[in-house]
Amino acid sequence: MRYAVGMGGRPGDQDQTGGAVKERIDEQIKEPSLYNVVLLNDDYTPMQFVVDVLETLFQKTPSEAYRVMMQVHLNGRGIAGVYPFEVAETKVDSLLELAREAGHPLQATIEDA
Ligand code: TYC
Repeated sequence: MRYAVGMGGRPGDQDQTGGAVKERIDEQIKEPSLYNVVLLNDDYTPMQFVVDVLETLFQKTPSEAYRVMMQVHLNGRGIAGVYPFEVAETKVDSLLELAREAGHPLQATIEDA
Protein backbone atom coordinates (compact mmCIF):
# COMPACT_ATOMS: atom_id res chain seq x y z
CA MET A 1 0.00 0.00 0.00
CA ARG A 2 1.13 3.53 -0.76
CA TYR A 3 -0.17 6.83 0.55
CA ALA A 4 -0.41 10.17 -1.14
CA VAL A 5 -0.56 13.34 0.89
CA GLY A 6 -2.53 16.19 -0.58
CA MET A 7 -4.93 19.01 0.24
CA GLY A 8 -8.46 17.74 0.35
CA GLY A 9 -11.82 18.11 2.03
CA ARG A 10 -14.09 21.10 2.19
CA PRO A 11 -12.81 24.56 3.05
CA GLY A 12 -12.85 24.92 6.81
CA ASP A 13 -12.38 21.21 7.47
CA GLN A 14 -9.83 20.71 10.16
CA ASP A 15 -7.95 17.63 11.15
CA GLN A 16 -4.72 16.90 12.91
CA THR A 17 -2.72 17.14 9.73
CA GLY A 18 -3.56 20.82 9.42
CA GLY A 19 -5.72 20.35 6.33
CA ALA A 20 -3.65 17.76 4.53
CA VAL A 21 -5.44 14.45 4.07
CA LYS A 22 -3.94 11.08 3.47
CA GLU A 23 -5.57 9.33 0.64
CA ARG A 24 -5.10 5.60 0.14
CA ILE A 25 -4.12 4.52 -3.35
CA ASP A 26 -4.42 0.89 -4.36
CA GLU A 27 -1.36 -0.35 -6.14
CA GLN A 28 -2.23 -0.76 -9.81
CA ILE A 29 1.04 -2.16 -11.01
CA LYS A 30 0.30 -5.60 -12.44
CA GLU A 31 2.61 -7.85 -14.41
CA PRO A 32 1.11 -8.55 -17.85
CA SER A 33 -0.20 -12.08 -18.49
CA LEU A 34 2.10 -14.11 -20.71
CA TYR A 35 1.32 -16.08 -23.85
CA ASN A 36 3.21 -18.73 -25.79
CA VAL A 37 3.78 -18.27 -29.50
CA VAL A 38 3.51 -21.87 -30.73
CA LEU A 39 5.03 -22.91 -34.06
CA LEU A 40 3.23 -25.65 -35.97
CA ASN A 41 4.81 -28.24 -38.22
CA ASP A 42 4.03 -28.71 -41.89
CA ASP A 43 5.56 -30.79 -44.65
CA TYR A 44 6.67 -27.94 -46.92
CA THR A 45 8.33 -25.06 -45.08
CA PRO A 46 12.12 -25.51 -45.39
CA MET A 47 13.91 -26.18 -42.11
CA GLN A 48 16.33 -23.31 -42.77
CA PHE A 49 13.45 -20.86 -43.19
CA VAL A 50 12.10 -21.82 -39.77
CA VAL A 51 15.57 -21.48 -38.22
CA ASP A 52 15.96 -18.04 -39.82
CA VAL A 53 12.57 -16.88 -38.50
CA LEU A 54 13.40 -18.11 -35.00
CA GLU A 55 16.68 -16.18 -35.09
CA THR A 56 15.35 -12.97 -36.57
CA LEU A 57 11.86 -12.64 -35.03
CA PHE A 58 12.32 -14.56 -31.80
CA GLN A 59 15.95 -13.64 -31.02
CA LYS A 60 17.07 -17.26 -30.72
CA THR A 61 20.73 -18.19 -31.04
CA PRO A 62 21.49 -20.42 -34.04
CA SER A 63 21.70 -23.54 -31.86
CA GLU A 64 18.50 -22.74 -29.95
CA ALA A 65 16.70 -21.94 -33.22
CA TYR A 66 17.78 -25.31 -34.63
CA ARG A 67 16.66 -27.08 -31.44
CA VAL A 68 13.19 -25.45 -31.51
CA MET A 69 12.80 -26.11 -35.25
CA MET A 70 13.62 -29.82 -34.72
CA GLN A 71 11.24 -29.99 -31.76
CA VAL A 72 8.45 -28.72 -34.05
CA HIS A 73 9.53 -30.99 -36.92
CA LEU A 74 9.54 -34.11 -34.72
CA ASN A 75 6.67 -33.36 -32.30
CA GLY A 76 4.34 -31.22 -34.39
CA ARG A 77 4.62 -28.08 -32.29
CA GLY A 78 7.03 -26.07 -30.18
CA ILE A 79 7.29 -22.77 -28.34
CA ALA A 80 9.02 -19.99 -30.27
CA GLY A 81 8.72 -17.46 -27.45
CA VAL A 82 6.71 -16.18 -24.47
CA TYR A 83 5.35 -12.62 -24.52
CA PRO A 84 2.58 -10.27 -23.38
CA PHE A 85 -0.45 -10.70 -25.67
CA GLU A 86 0.08 -7.75 -28.01
CA VAL A 87 3.75 -8.63 -28.52
CA ALA A 88 2.80 -12.28 -29.21
CA GLU A 89 0.18 -11.08 -31.74
CA THR A 90 2.72 -8.88 -33.52
CA LYS A 91 5.24 -11.75 -33.67
CA VAL A 92 2.64 -14.05 -35.23
CA ASP A 93 1.57 -11.37 -37.72
CA SER A 94 5.20 -10.81 -38.75
CA LEU A 95 5.83 -14.56 -39.03
CA LEU A 96 2.74 -15.10 -41.20
CA GLU A 97 3.75 -12.17 -43.41
CA LEU A 98 7.30 -13.50 -43.90
CA ALA A 99 5.98 -17.00 -44.63
CA ARG A 100 3.37 -15.67 -47.07
CA GLU A 101 5.94 -13.54 -48.91
CA ALA A 102 8.24 -16.56 -49.22
CA GLY A 103 5.38 -18.84 -50.31
CA HIS A 104 5.61 -21.18 -47.31
CA PRO A 105 2.63 -22.50 -45.33
CA LEU A 106 4.25 -22.00 -41.91
CA GLN A 107 1.65 -21.39 -39.18
CA ALA A 108 1.77 -20.26 -35.57
CA THR A 109 -0.77 -19.80 -32.80
CA ILE A 110 -1.00 -18.03 -29.44
CA GLU A 111 -1.81 -19.94 -26.25
CA ASP A 112 -1.95 -19.09 -22.55
CA ALA A 113 1.51 -19.63 -21.05
N1 TYC B 1 8.70 -30.29 -41.42
C1 TYC B 1 9.41 -29.31 -42.23
C2 TYC B 1 10.29 -30.02 -43.25
O1 TYC B 1 10.51 -31.23 -43.13
C3 TYC B 1 10.25 -28.37 -41.36
C4 TYC B 1 9.45 -27.53 -40.45
C5 TYC B 1 9.86 -27.35 -39.14
C6 TYC B 1 8.30 -26.88 -40.88
C7 TYC B 1 9.16 -26.54 -38.27
C8 TYC B 1 7.56 -26.07 -40.00
O2 TYC B 1 7.31 -25.09 -37.84
C9 TYC B 1 8.00 -25.89 -38.71
N2 TYC B 1 10.80 -29.30 -44.22
